[in-house]
Amino acid sequence: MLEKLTETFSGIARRMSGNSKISENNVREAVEEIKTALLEADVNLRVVRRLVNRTMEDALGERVLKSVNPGQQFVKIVHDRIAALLGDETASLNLKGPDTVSVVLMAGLQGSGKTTTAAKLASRLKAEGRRVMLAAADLTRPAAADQLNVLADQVGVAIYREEGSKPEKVARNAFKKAKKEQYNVLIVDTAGRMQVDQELMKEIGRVKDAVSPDEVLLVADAMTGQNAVEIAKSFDETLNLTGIILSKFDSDARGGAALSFKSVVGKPVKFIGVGEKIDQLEPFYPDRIASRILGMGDVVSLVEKAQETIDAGDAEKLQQKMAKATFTLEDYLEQFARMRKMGSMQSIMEMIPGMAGQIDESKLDEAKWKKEEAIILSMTLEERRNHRIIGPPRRKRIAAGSGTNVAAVNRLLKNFDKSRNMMKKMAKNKKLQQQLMGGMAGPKI
Ligand SMILES: Nc1nc2c(ncn2[C@@H]2O[C@H](COP(=O)(O)OP(=O)(O)O)[C@@H](O)[C@H]2O)c(=O)[nH]1
Ligand SMILES: [Mg+2]
Repeated sequence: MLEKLTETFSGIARRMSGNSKISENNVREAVEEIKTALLEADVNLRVVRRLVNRTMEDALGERVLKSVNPGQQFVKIVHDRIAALLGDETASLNLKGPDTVSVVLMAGLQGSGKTTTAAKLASRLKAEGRRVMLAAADLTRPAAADQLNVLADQVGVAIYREEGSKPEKVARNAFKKAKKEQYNVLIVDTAGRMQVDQELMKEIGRVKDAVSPDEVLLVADAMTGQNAVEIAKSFDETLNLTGIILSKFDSDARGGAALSFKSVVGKPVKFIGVGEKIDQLEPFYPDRIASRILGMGDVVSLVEKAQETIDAGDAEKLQQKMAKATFTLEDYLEQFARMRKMGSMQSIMEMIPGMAGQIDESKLDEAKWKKEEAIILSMTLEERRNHRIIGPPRRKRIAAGSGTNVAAVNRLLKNFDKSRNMMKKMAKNKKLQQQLMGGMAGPKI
């Protein structure tokens, strides 16, 4: 899936995110490569232009070039742009409640995967606890209903068929039966043609009128690239689609269709078919696909979290405090709150200039940190700002207040002194710092 885009994009992502400084030129170069890759992947030209322009605008802003880690910020911008292109969020099916029959109409060209996908959907909805019936409204050849029959048996759902009938009649009667027998969902499989033609549109239009579907889904073959997008446009004009299912995504090395639908047709991709088997249908997650293209797993969410918790200005302030050893227990306490937001202690430590690579995660013990936090919280503001004033009586009071003991308070104060000195040394060592800054902010990719 999407191998080509992934290859280029992950290369750019790796290169850019490794840079602790990027220039306008770096950005321009990377964006140019992105543009070429998208065009090669058969993404709609208009879509490419829009993506490229917006990415440039975002990436050349102050926030990126001056951020803690501009390379990773850039990658995140590209990621977000692609995710937006794919559709902002995962679109699910809009079906009615369990007390009435919801209707899903499958449309598409011949061989696009309608019948297979109808069965896949039936299987999914059945697993969600719905009573599903399939309707065989493809009457172009008898084998079509047989194919659906085999699949229905395999999935274990009901099927409605009529020999020598008309598609709209089959659909109408299936709906009646579904209602009478209290099914929740009726999935109507229809006929396709080799190409979009008036007759096909009229036929499926009549089926639509007969059953007023809740979902009109176009099954589009991802392998046909831009063609799939044009086909979707025609179908949408006649049928007003509610969504698209991109079949054969497993065989789609380019990805042009996936990236163009939302912008060109304005309808979301709701599912992707990733194989011939019944269970090979997945919800379409724009976010995950974008990450997959950029080949970067969790980096995006990490950068997102990091953005929330610390910005470049904060990091600098912190660094100055460390250098002057004016870093107090109050600052220390602030780090706890940040850490909690970040989730991982290791990652926040790595974001503090001079701390990257210095912390051994095995030594970071959540329970111990909670205890330390409790101790600091039991101190007065004055004590937090100047821990030197904390003599034995105060230690006793703090121990009692935090539900710990004097030994724990002593240990914390001693350790704090020690790490402050270490920070001071590190902050003064410019060379070491530069080395460390390079590896800042999250995992290396
Ligand atoms: N690899 C792959 N093959 C698929 C997928 N969906 C459908 N197919 C295959 O595409 C062919 C046509 O499917 P079919 O459902 O009969 O298409 P229809 O003519 O639109 O009803 C069959 O051989 C399916 O097994 C998919 O997601 N991945
Ligand atoms: Mg079929």
